Parts: sequence; structure tokens; C-alpha cells
Amino acid sequence: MAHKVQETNMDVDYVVVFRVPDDNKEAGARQFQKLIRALAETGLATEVRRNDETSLFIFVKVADEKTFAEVVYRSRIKDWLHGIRQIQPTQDTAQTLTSEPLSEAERYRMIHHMICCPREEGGAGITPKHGEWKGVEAVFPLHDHAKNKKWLTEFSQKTFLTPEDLDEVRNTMGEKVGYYYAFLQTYFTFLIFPAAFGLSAWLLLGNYSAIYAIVTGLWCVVFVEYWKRQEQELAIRWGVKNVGKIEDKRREFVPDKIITDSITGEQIPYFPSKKRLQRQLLQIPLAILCIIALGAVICTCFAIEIFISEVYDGPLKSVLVFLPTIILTLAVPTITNYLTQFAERLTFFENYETQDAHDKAMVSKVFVINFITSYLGIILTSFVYVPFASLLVPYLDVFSLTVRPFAEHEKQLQTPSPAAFTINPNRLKNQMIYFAVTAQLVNFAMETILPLVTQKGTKKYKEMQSARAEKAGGATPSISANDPPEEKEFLSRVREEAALPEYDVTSDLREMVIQFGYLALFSVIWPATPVSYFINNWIELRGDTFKLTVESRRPNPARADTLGPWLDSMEFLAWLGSITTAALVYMFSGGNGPDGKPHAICLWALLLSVFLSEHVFLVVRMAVRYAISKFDSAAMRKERSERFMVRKKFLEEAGLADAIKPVASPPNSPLKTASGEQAFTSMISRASLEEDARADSLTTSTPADHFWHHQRSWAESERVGIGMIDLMDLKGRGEKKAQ
Ligand SMILES: [Ca+2]
Repeated sequence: MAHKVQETNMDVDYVVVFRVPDDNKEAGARQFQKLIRALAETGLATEVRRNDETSLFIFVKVADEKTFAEVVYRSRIKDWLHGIRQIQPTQDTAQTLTSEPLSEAERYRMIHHMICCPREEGGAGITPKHGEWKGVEAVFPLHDHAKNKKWLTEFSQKTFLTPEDLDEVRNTMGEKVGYYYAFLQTYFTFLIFPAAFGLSAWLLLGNYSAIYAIVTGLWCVVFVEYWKRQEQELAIRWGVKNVGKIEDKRREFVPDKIITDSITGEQIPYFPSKKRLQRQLLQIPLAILCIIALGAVICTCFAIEIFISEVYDGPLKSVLVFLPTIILTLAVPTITNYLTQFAERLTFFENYETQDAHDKAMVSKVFVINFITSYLGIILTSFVYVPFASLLVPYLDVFSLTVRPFAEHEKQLQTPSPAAFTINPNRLKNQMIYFAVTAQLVNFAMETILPLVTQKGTKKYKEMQSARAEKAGGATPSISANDPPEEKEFLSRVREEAALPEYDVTSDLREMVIQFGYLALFSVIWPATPVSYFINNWIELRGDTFKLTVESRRPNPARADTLGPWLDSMEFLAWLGSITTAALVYMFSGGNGPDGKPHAICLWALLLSVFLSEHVFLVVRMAVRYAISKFDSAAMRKERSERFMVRKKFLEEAGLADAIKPVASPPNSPLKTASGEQAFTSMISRASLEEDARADSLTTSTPADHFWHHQRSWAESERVGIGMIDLMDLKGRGEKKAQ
């Protein structure tokens, strides 16, 4: 933004925006009092300023570093108990912050935890926008503008981000955002190969090339498997492995009853999983609803579009052909919105204990909706229009209604007979080019440019409004006029940041996963697709950085150790790609592709190629998985040694260190025991042995005991054995026998 970069955040750790309800000032004051006290009790210092007419800023800072060190220590111990960290944190809280310095993101995460986690876990228990804390509009950290600016310049000057850049993103914004950047970076790097190969395939082999299909399919498998591995390594590098298991409990979780854990003795709120499963079954009707609602709209628009572009032959055709697209652009977001709300309610009803599980359940539902809105159009072209158009087009005359007012005579609306109809061979390709190029540009504009324009516009509008009011003389001076002069700049910046929307990393991830889907499912239609995605994703990362640092509030750092459900979605898309690609290649390769008449397609051959492709896919995936699992990495070796050191230290502290010292000689060797030594020193006479045997036969009872008492030690066994060998009748040694 235009204002100059500010270096100072006035040591503010967090900003809480508190809005006084319009109708009840007293209740607002009481709640505010409660808020300030709750924050103070938790060990946070506060400083209050005005935000706007009805809301306040509460600037929050850690009151003293000693209390904060304790919070950090407790959190580290919890991590250690749950196996997230291997090395036990130092017990001296005074050293906590110096022995292992906190990254910025970790510090903010701890403070956010202090503000928002329940009282019994040592927090202030503030739940923004929820329950009694409805008045708390936002809880967020302030941007580091110097760093943001540095990122924007640096990232736009290089092709690839380095691991250190990713570390810095993670250290500033937390692991969740860090994972998105790492993913985008890996995906971008991996795209080099299909981009280069796709370009040559496009130039040399043309569309629907089987070779391109095989190579891309293989690439998808390798990429997904490689990323899985990469995820694990990042989890070790960033110390967040298994973190999904302990993430914060959801405040909205409603337990059925409280039970006692039989091992730890803890009281645990419990919700039976059987009951949850019953609720989860409601996802099936939800999915059906999505398919019907979205499917109906998309199919109708698709049919109208075909009717206008390929049947209608009257005036305004070139304009009318956009009609269905306009209907789609208006209808789909509205329906999607409704369905998402449904999905949200259902996810709440499913009642998950942790935020993590809740988010996962939500993402899987969102994926179904996105899958339909993104891919149904192109699926219809590939698998309905292309093979069956000549049969279906005659039935499209119902859609003549949409353009009847424009037609001059009936003939312009007449559907052709199946025999006379030929499909538009470029239709599918044009659709794919749209998704590969045009849609990406539109997305970029909607995602990055539109918010900037709206924000600038709103700001300008407000300024103009206040200027006009000032001129009229009637308006009270704006709130900012009362700001202390030395804080003016700072406060105006905080006001700007508070007005920004929250950053949602999920929507960015979703965008990339959907793009990966187009690549896996349909890029064989137009092999230059990866080139376009490669270029787009370079811009994407910079655009998203702009969105994150300038157009959104700074996110509350959150931990993560995986992309979670998005990874499953990608696996699914790669698998589905092996099916759609095989079908497309079968239908189109050789000749000009199908003519819209189903008899041209041999069903059994189509099914066979799909079946083969899918099975080959599964086998290849298994092989790639195996191969990748064999790679060892520095991070994994480090983790293994850390784990070993922990257990070793534990043993040392328990006085059992000897157990893991290197062994000089076999530890239980009988050679060293008294009876063994004795065997060497004193000869055991036959008489004494027999005496013993007699004594034994009196005391011992079982034949087995008796059997085992013939030779009392290894030394006796040895002697007896040698004696036996001595007595052996070996060839050419007859004299011995005589003795
Ligand atoms: Ca994005």
C-alpha cells in the first residue's frame, strides 16, 4: 500500500477489537471490564485506544517474560508428552526462552493461546464472535511491514524459493501457511517437467497423444508420492510431527458424557463414535443434493449452450451464446453458497472434538461441491456430448424457448436429424484451453486485483464522505483526529489492518488442488496445459503473498503437519485421471475423433482400456511408493537419532545406562561363572560324579531332571563330549579300538 513502511509495531503482540453493542452500553461496559480482567489474570498487559464510533482496540502484550516463559515451558512439555518433540525441554523456566529461542510465529501462537484457550488450560478463555464474547470482533497480530515488503521484492526477483525462504514464511506466519508455500513451491518445481514435455508433445505429437497421457499419469503419481514424503520431512524440520493429534479442542464440542480415562485417570468429555457415524451418514443425502442441485443447473446451461451454438441459426447468435455462461456465473456461486452452509451445519452436527477433525470433515464436503462445479462441464463434453451428441441434440428443441424471441423464423430453431448432425470437433479443446488459460487469468483478477480495487475504492469513498461532511460543517471530527500525534500513523495503520478480511489458506490450497485435477484429468486434450499452469503458478505465489501480506489481516499462526484432506483429494484426482485420460485417448486418438455417434465407439474396447490403465496406475503407484520409501534423508536420520538419545537419557536417569553400553563380551557367558572356572581348576573325579548322581536319583523326581543332571556344567559337557570323540571308531585307527 501507499503508506511508507513502518518499522515499529510499538511492541504490541496482539490486537483485540471489542465492539460495544448498539443497544446496551452498560452491558458493553461490563463485558469490557470482564475482558480486561481476564486478560490481566492470564499475564497480559493491555492498552486501550479508540477504533471507530462503537469499537475499541485493546493492545495486548506479554506482561512479564517470566510468566511467558512458563507458558512456553508448559506448552513444550505438552508437546513432549504427545511425542511432537523428542528432546525434553529444560526444566529451568528462566532458561526456556534463551536455550531455544521462539520464532515470531511461535510467540504469536502462544499469545493467541493465552487469549483464547479455556481457563482450565491457563488461558483467558476468549472466544471471538462466539458465546458471551460476541463483542470481541477480532483477535489478530500486526503485520511486520518491513518483512512483508522484503518478501514481495525478493520473491518477485527469483524463480524458485529456497528452503530458507520457506523457513522464514513458517517462522513468520506459522506452519499452516508454511505448508501451503512449500506445497506451491514443490508443485511449481515439479511442473517444469510436464511443461517441457507437454510443449514438445503439443508441437510434435498433437492432442490426445497416448505417450503424453502415460507420461503425465506417471508424473502425477510421482508428484503426489514425493509430496507425501516432503510433508513428513517438513514436519521433522519444523518440529510439528503428530501435531494434528493435540491441536486445540473445539469449544463448540458437546460431549454426551464425561468418562475417566482408564490409563491416565483424566476426565474426558466423550461422544460415542457410533452416534457420530450415524450423523456422518447424512453426508450421503448431502452429496446427492449437491449432485442434483448443481448438476441440474450445469446440465441445463450446457444444453442451452449447445442449442444456441450448434442448432440456432438466427440473429444475435454470437451474443446469445454467452447467455448460459452468464446464467452459470450467477447461479453456481449462489447454489454453492447454500450448499456450503448446509455442509457447515452438518459438520457442526457431526460434533468433532478437535478443530482439526472438524476442518477435515468440512474440507471433504467442500471438495465434493468443488468437484462438481469445476469438472462437471468438461465431463459432460467429453463423455456425453462427444459420444452421444447426434442422439441427444434432436431433443434439445425444448431449449428453443430461450432464444425464440430473437429468431426470425422457425427454421432457425430446427434441430437437425441425427444423421445430418456433426459435432463441433474443437469444442472440447476450446473448453480445456479456457480452463488452462482464461480461467486462470479470471481467478487471478478475482483473487488479487479485485480486493485491492475494492479496498482502495472504499477508502477513497470514506475519505470523500468525511471531507464532504467537514465542508458541510455539521459532522463531528473523525475519531482519528483525537489520536495522540506520536501514535497517529501507527493507529491509522492498525485501523487499516483491522478492516481487512481474514486470510484463509484453505481457499488457496483448494485452488491449487483443483488445478492439479484439470492437469491429471483432462490435460491430454491440450498438452500445452502444464506450460500455462507453470507460468500461472509463478505469478500465483507472488499474488498470494500480496494477498497474505497486504490484502488480509495477519493470520493467527497455526500448526499443521500435513495438507490433510487436500492430499487425499489429490490422490483421488490422480487415480481418476488414469480413467478419464485412458477413455479420452481411446476415443480420440487415431483419426479425427468420434463424430457424436455412439456406434463409432466400441464399448468393450473402451472399458478394457480404462480397466487396464487404472490397474497399471495402481501397480505403478505401489512401485513408486516403495521406491520413495527407500530414500533416506538427513531430516529422518536426525529424527531417529533424537528419538534414540531421548530413550538413552531416560535410561541413564533411571540408572540403567549399562544396558545400552557397547558389549565387550557376551554378557551372560557361563565361562565366567564359578562352576565354569572350577571346571578348569579342579578335576572332578568319576567317583564324586557317581555319588552325585545317586544323590540326585533320590531327590529328583522326573526323568527329565535326571536326564539334565548327567553333566552339571558346560565344562563337564565339553569333557564328556571330548571323551566320546576319543572313543570313536574311526577308519584306519583300529589300534585305538583294541585299547
Ligand atoms: Ca491463490
